[in-house]
Amino acid sequence: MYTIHHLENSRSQRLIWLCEELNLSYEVKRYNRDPKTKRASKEFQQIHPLGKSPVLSFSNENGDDTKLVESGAIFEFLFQKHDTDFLHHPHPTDPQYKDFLFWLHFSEGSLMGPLSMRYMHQVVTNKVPFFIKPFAGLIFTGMEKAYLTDTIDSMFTYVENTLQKNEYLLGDKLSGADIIMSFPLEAAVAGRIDKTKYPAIVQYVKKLKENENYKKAIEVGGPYDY
Ligand SMILES: N[C@@H](CCC(=O)N[C@@H](CS)C(=O)NCC(=O)O)C(=O)O
Repeated sequence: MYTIHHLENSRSQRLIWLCEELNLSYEVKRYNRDPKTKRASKEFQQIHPLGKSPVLSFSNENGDDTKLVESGAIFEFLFQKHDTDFLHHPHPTDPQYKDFLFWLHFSEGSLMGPLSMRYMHQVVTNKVPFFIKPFAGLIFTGMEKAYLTDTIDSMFTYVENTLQKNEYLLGDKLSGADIIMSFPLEAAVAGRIDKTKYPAIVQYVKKLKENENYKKAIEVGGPYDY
């Protein structure tokens, strides 16, 4: 039995979806964000020293309480342990396995960083005193121009080109690669990417949201916003 420590409006939502797809026995403990700072609550921060969502807790082979963090690590752990018929990820000898690994790492390792920087732009600019706002704005506009715009654009173009060719990231069927990528793509489509430039991504996100296990995960995890 797994426990997913789930912070509201966070990337732990996709872990609930994965547990549904793998038909695992799990429970969800829900935690709120601080209404002012939007950071994880004190209660959540006490679960694991890193204080980040998701946290997966379970008893290991020796019966000891164990906690695992980092979405990609949790996903890989669950696939290896439970997807033994390789229904949701390719077998290591399958040529698609390298693509699966790529998406698993690309999601958090490359894509989320620049997206989070852009999100911090909004948060910080809203928070600073009014007389600092123009300077904060200038700094972030500079970052946009010097790094974020073309970095994010090249990543989204890469995803768009993949989805122009295939219905899902690994071909014609949903896999764990789609579940791990769902969070940054959903967040971007709900946010400020230019949707006219990425029609396949927009369609794909719409399709993911119609998946029955995705919907079930939303029921279990609670309302979800970005
Ligand atoms: N790369 C980590 C990122 C974890 C992370 O930043 N989680 C966010 C939720 S979307 C969080 O816990 N934020 C609360 C906070 O920073 O206080 C993962 O995928 O597990």
